[in-house]
Amino acid sequence: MNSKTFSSGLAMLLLTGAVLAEKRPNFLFILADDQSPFDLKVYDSDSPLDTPVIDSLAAEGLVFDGSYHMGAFIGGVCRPSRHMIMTGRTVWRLPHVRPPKKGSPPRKHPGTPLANETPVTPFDAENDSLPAVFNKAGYDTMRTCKNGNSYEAANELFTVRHDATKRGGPDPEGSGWHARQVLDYLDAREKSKDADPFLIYFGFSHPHDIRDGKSELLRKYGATNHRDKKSLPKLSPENPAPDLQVNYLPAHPFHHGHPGLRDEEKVSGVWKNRDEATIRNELGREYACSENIDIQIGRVLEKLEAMGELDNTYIIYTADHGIAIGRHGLTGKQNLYEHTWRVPFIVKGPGVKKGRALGNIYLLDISKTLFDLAGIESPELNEGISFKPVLEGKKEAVRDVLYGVYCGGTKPGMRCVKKGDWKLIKYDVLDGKVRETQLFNLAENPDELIKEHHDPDVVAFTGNQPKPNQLNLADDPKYADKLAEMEALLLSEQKRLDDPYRLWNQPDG
Ligand SMILES: [Ca+2]
Repeated sequence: MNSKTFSSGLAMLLLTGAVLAEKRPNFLFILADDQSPFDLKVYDSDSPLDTPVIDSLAAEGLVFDGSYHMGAFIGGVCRPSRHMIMTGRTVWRLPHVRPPKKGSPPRKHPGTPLANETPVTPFDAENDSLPAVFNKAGYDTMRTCKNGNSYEAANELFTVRHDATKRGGPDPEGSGWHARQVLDYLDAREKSKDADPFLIYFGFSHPHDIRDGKSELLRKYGATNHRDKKSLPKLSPENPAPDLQVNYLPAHPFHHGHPGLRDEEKVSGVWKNRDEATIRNELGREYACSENIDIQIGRVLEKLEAMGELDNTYIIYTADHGIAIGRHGLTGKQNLYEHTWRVPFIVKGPGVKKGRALGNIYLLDISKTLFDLAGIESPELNEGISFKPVLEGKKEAVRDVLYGVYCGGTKPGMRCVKKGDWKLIKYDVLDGKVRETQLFNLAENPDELIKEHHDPDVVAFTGNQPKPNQLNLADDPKYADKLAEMEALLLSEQKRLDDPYRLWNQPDG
C-alpha cells in the first residue's frame, strides 16, 4: 500500500465514522382523517376541544398558518389528497389522471385510466413514492391507516403495514387500534435492538364519520352517537354540546353543485339536517373522536421517549383535508372555504424552530421536505417544494399563490386562489345554473362571512354579530381591480397546473 492509498483509505474510514456517529433522524408522520384546523385550540382559542398532546407539540414546535391540500376531482377528497402526500405530484398530474377528452365517459377512480389512456405522470409513481424512497435510503418503513380512498400501490411498499378502517369508540375498534399497531412495532424494534432509522406513517380513521366516540368523551362534549333518522339528537343541559361556529349557517345560499353528495346528505347522525341540535351534537362527536386521537398520539410519544428516540424524531401532525360540519351550511369536505381547504399542520423535531409561520405549503410538499430533512435525494418528478427553510426559521413561506379545486360533482366545479390576504372562490356548477364569485379579505374577514351571516336569526344562533365589512366583496365596485387581479391569477394557476377545465367567464383553454 503506498502512502496515497493509505491516506485516502484513512479519510474514507474517518468519513464513514462521522456519518455513523451522526444518527439519521426518524419520522413520525401523523395523519387525521377529516379535521378542520379550526377544531383545534392551536387555530381557534375558543374551541372547547382539549388536545393537550397536540398543544404541547405546537408549543415545542412550529405551527403553520398557511397549509392546504390542493383539491380533488372526486367526492372522495381523501383519495387525491393521499395520492399527493405519497407522490409529491400536483392534483392534475397524479398517476393516471389526465384531462378528459370531450365526450369521454366519466372516470370511476383517478387511479384507473380510461381505455386507451396513458397517464399524465410519465413514471411509476409508486416507485418514487414516500415509502419507496425511504426504503431505498435504508430506512425502516411502517404504516397503519384506514383502508381505501388512498394510493394502494404506494401503501403496499411500507415494509410493515397494518391497515384497517377503525371508526369505533373502544380502543380495539377505534383510534386506539392504530396506536396499538405503532406501539407493537416499536416494541418489536426494541426487542430486536433495531438501530435503523424509521419512517412511521401513523394514520387514523377518525374523526371521519361515522364519529362514534368513547362514551366518557361523548359525555364530556355533550354528544350522543345519534342513529335515529326520524328524530333530532337531544342536547344535554348538564353537559352542553359545543357552540355553533361563528360561520355556521342553516343553509348554504346556493347549491354546492354535487347532487346526492354523500357527505352533505347521507352521513349517519346528520343526513340533510342543519338544525342547531344536529350540528352541535355532531361537533361534540367530532371533538370526542379528536380528543381520543390526541390521547393515542400521547401513548406513542411516551413510548418514543422511553426508547430514547423522541429527540431524534421529527413529528408531523396534519389531516388529509378539513371539514365543514355546519360552517356555511355545509357538512362535508367538498368546498373551498378555509375550514375545509386548509389543514392543521404542526412540526416538532431536531432543529425546528418554535413558534408560528405562514408556510404557504400544500400537503404535496411533505415528501420533498422529509427527503430533504433525511438528506435523501428527491425523485426528479416530485413537484413539491421543501419547506425545510421554514422549519429552520430561515423563510416565512415557500410560495405566494395557492390554488384549490373541487370538481367531484358537476363540472367545471369550484376553484379558488389565494394571495396575501385576498382569496377568490368561484362556482360554476349544475350546467351553468350556479355561477357565483366570492372575494374575501381574510385579514378583515377570516371566517369568510357572507351576507347570510348578518341575518338576525343567524346571529341569534351563532352569537356572532359580523362587522359591516365582513362580506363577500366580489360585487363591491371598490374592489373591481382586486377582483380582476385575482381572476387573472386563478386562470394563470389553472394553466400552470394543467387544470383541464375553464369557467364561464374564462377564455377557452
Ligand atoms: Ca379524509
